[in-house]
Amino acid sequence: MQGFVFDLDGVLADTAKYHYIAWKQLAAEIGITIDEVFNEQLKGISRQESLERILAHGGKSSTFSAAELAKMAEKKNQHYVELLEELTPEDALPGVRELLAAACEHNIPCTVASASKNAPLILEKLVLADYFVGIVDPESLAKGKPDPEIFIKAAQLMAIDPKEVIGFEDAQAGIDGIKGCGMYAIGIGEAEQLKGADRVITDLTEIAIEELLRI
Ligand code: B16
Ligand code: MG
Repeated sequence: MQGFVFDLDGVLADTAKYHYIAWKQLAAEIGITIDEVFNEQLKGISRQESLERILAHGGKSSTFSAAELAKMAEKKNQHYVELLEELTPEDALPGVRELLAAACEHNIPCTVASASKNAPLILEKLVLADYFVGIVDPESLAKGKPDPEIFIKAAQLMAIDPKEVIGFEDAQAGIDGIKGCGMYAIGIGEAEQLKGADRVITDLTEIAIEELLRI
């Protein structure tokens, strides 16, 4: 294995909980209730598509104009960015900083493949930005996760064949994208929500760099 690609929300930091808080409030304002089970299908999915899924869930798919939808997505993002204000370097998930530092020591390049347009801001707040050779710009994508495009672009940023890259993900859409381009997939979370992953772990403290490089 020659390189690592990391999802952000739910892998590098527990920002998934802030997405959930912000979407839950926006949904409530338009009379839609969402719970944590429904929230699983928003993980790894773009802001716009997340809103569409919430509206479909509440039976309000064709209720709003394009301008109203854009305003709602912006409102959710403002709330989310407010919640991000609380982030500090201690909010990097367990084992993250140690694994990134070990990858640097072994000259293994790392990239970020996140659907989030807030990824650069979050990496700065966590003081993790310097560990990465690149972040895929989600605006540059024709298709989001579960399409493999974002992971193929991450491998290109490192000039490495996807088959020699390990991808780390917390969402089913991400595992599907990683496997869709032939990478080795490590799921972080519950095995039932990470079907097709080559291995599932609870957090990054469970796996050492020596073991990863032997894969
Ligand atoms: P933003 P990931 C994804 O990040 C989140 O899982 C998903 O819930 C969110 O809607 C998406 O980013 C877009 O985020 O609204 O900040 O642009 O898991 O791919 O790192
Ligand atoms: Mg994620």
